[in-house]
Amino acid sequence: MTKTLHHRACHLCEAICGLTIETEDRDDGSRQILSIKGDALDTFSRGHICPKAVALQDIQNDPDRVRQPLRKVNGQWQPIAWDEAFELVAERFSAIQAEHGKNAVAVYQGNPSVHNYGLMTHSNYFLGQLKTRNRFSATSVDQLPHHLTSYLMYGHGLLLPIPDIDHTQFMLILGGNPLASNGSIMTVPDVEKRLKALKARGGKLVVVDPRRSETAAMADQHIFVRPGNDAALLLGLLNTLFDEGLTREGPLPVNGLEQVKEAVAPFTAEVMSSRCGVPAEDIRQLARDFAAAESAVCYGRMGVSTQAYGSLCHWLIQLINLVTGNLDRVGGTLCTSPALDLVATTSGGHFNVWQSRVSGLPEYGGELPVAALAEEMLTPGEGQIRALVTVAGNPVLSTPNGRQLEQALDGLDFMVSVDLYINETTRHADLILPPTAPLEHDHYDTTFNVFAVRNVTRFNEPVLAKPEGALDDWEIFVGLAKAFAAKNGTELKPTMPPQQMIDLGLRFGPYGDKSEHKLSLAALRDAPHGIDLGPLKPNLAARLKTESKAIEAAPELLVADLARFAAQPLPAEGELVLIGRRHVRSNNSWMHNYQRLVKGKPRHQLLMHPQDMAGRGLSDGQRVRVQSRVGEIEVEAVASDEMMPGVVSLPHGWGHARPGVQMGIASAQPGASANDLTDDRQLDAVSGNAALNGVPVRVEAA
Ligand SMILES: Nc1nc2c(c(=O)[nH]1)N[C@H]1C(S)=C(S)[C@@H](COP(=O)(O)OP(=O)(O)OC[C@H]3O[C@@H](n4cnc5c(=O)[nH]c(N)nc54)[C@H](O)[C@@H]3O)O[C@H]1N2
Ligand SMILES: Nc1nc2c(c(=O)[nH]1)N[C@H]1C(S)=C(S)[C@@H](COP(=O)(O)OP(=O)(O)OC[C@H]3O[C@@H](n4cnc5c(=O)[nH]c(N)nc54)[C@H](O)[C@@H]3O)O[C@H]1N2
Ligand code: SF4
Ligand SMILES: [Mo]
Repeated sequence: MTKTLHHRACHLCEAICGLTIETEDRDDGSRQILSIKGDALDTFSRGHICPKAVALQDIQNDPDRVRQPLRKVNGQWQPIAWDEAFELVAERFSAIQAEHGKNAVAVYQGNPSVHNYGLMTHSNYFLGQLKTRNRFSATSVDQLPHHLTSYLMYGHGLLLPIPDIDHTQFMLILGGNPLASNGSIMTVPDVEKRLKALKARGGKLVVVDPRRSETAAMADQHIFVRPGNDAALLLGLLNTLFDEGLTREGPLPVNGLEQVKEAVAPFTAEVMSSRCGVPAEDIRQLARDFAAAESAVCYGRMGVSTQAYGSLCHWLIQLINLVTGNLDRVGGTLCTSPALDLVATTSGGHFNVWQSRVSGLPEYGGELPVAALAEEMLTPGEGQIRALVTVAGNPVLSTPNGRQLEQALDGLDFMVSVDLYINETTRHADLILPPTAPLEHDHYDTTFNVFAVRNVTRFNEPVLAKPEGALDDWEIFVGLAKAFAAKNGTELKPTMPPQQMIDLGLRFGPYGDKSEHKLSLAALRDAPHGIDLGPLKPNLAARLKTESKAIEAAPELLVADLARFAAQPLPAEGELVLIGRRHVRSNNSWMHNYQRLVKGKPRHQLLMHPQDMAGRGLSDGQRVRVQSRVGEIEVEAVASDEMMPGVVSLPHGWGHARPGVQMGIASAQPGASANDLTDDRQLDAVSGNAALNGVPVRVEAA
């Protein structure tokens, strides 16, 4: 029995922690995982690990995980051979497109796609051939406002300035809870230690959140904000910076700053105070503190993306960093310079070149807002969606008005899911194509190296052998692509394995053959703990992809949104609004089938301020009915003074009690789905991103 130590990045969240996994080869030829620990030799994560990574072995061993292609026949799942399955997809999609047009087939790509490099390199090999405009992904229930803002201001949707957390003296966080999420659009393993270091060097942490989150609890200052009204606070801050002469000129080329100054002039801290619920003097003082800091960074995430003014918020955040001289500055925000530079090798993107059929929502980078997915299926007419492929996603639990989507899925002519489980979404499919489990394939991070707070890179070999007959995600897409091309008589361009693409990208990239680093796949193979390529450095001026080669501070679209914001009525007195939250032992909709993670007290209750409970005659721990415009759920309500009065909090990704779901542990502790309440019509009007936070709800005894 041989024991082996493997080094491997964890792919489960954006923190990409290094792991050390010990395995044992048994006499029967099998390889068992003995332990999963943090890799102390990983210079980036320095041994950090969270409970989810330990559950990687549970994913591997879960009897509920789908291990062979399944076809639904008369409501029963039956095994089907890979070739037959590919042929079936090719035949059904081709027939549906021949009869109803290309757009009759839709695509949803879920979050784990970006954590799986084979999906990044090869899903489009097949999906691109569909030539459908009905493409959707998790982007529009998440970070679309970030991309759109960068596209409009810097000319490329991936030119995302990242907080220089290790060097800043002042960090202002809005709508992010990195202590639970481990950071997002800020790849930062071991974030708690880094925030403690910021405080230890005399820096200040300020958190703006309608809940005293884990991160808010460790901050020097926590500011409660009325959900969906951060734009008021941000406008008050920016206005104060101009008004009190607190701006600082920097070396970056900028167009439109005068226009910005004029546009925000009416939005004084005094006028904005009642909107956001923050006293005017506190807004002004925060602006002064931010401007006075030796270096400062304003960072916003989910809470300010998935709300009605998501794009406005992210624009204002960029502007606050810009006018205080903290954009593209050490200790401020900096753009990562990754080994595979997606900014250099791709075009900036496009926006609103076409619109969704029913509601006229804008595309971004070829994708439409996923809030429109159900209506595109349910509304008859030319271009109606009749077939769907989902990839690593569970939109029934992840996108607004999940019940409506569920109904829509039932009406499809054909659905195929590339996924590891029969869950709330894939149970509607006709065909499930399961890839290898995470540890059975190699790993490179094409996405999160691009958002990292240091320039880092690593490649890892599979830990476990690929089971006989199993296919990696990328191989499934090659199979689908070949079958579809053959069916349609189209010529398919040759492809190469993901590894080879990474090798080429590394060698021709900024740290490749022509640099001192000489990065290649072979070099990365020799460095399983990862390679540190140094701290982030100012580089934005040279990378701008705007036509003017300057920062566009006043994009028309965003300036115009100020009028929509100004016209919005104040929230009604006594109204409750719903927001979301995350827990370190849970991962979106899909890691609830592992005892190790779900054991202990439930973590999916509704948090509610004691005052709001008393006002409704509710008591702590009581079951309540929560209703919104689109639906209702029942959950246990817990009194919590973490909450701002008038605000209730419920995590998403639960609600596993649906017929046909084959996840035993998750079904035993199902919780309720927050997205049975969120509203498919409540959007950030600029980008079409779902406004999952700030949903008006009523709460009463169940
Ligand atoms: N109300 C509310 N809703 C939200 C959010 C919120 O904060 N509040 N957050 C939103 C955000 S930020 C996101 S990113 C979305 C996420 O929502 P989705 O895009 O739906 O992603 P997941 O919930 O992570 O779904 C994961 C699915 O991928 C499968 N899977 C896991 N790994 C792999 C793999 O390697 N290959 C394949 N083929 N399948 C795999 C799992 O089995 C599971 O079915 O949810 C959004 N929804
Ligand atoms: N453990 C764990 N880690 C994860 C995930 C997970 O599901 N579990 N998901 C991963 C994914 S896909 C993502 S995108 C990231 C997200 O990472 P984060 O952006 O850090 O997301 P959350 O932890 O949901 O934190 C959002 C915060 O916004 C607050 N909030 C809600 N509404 C508002 C508002 O209107 N204004 C303000 N200012 N705040 C508001 C909430 O109270 C919450 O504290 O996490 C990733 N990491
Ligand atoms: S924080 Fe946890 S889930 Fe995220 S990468 Fe690190 S170990 Fe994995
Ligand atoms: Mo996300």
